[in-house]
Amino acid sequence: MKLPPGFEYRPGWLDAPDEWFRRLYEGLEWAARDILLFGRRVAQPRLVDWYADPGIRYRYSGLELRAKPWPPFLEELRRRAGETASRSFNSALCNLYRDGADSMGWHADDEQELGPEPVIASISLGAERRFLIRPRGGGKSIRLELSPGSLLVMSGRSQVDYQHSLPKTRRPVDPRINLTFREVLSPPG
Ligand SMILES: O=C(O)CCC(=O)C(=O)O
Repeated sequence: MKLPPGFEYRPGWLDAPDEWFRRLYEGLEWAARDILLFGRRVAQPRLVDWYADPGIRYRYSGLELRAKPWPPFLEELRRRAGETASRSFNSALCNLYRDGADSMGWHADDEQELGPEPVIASISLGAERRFLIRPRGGGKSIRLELSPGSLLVMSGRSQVDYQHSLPKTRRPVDPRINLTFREVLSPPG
């Protein structure tokens, strides 16, 4: 399937995805976090966790995330994702979709802290879930079924010209873990 420019999908990128899923499911500190949506506090429809190098702060949807030290197994995935994407990632946003009711709405990763054309490496583990990409200017969305062990690298104008989402599904699905490695720029001064 042809993806838009700036999206590169590599199925089967990570070996032993079931083992990695278990390690991350048991080893990370999954928590329900509120976000600000149109000025109201609402629970995110998924559990999250966040790791970063010292001094890194990241803000999205009114939520400020502060650096927590990397567990070794996550550090290893950061290294591998960085090698593939030729980037030094300094943070990881981790999402746990408990079932088909958990989701991620339409958005682009275009926060100022990520710079103008960020490179984001996104690992999928656990249940296969559908990922949608749509042009910001309107037009048909493109579907991608993200399989366990796959890597999706988003770069170039992917966050400028497109939005992405992970919709809910009525289909009974097992939990899914997604890790997105990012390079957060330090604030000036
Ligand atoms: O779970 C996914 O694959 C999507 C994650 C995502 O869009 C994000 O973290 O910005």
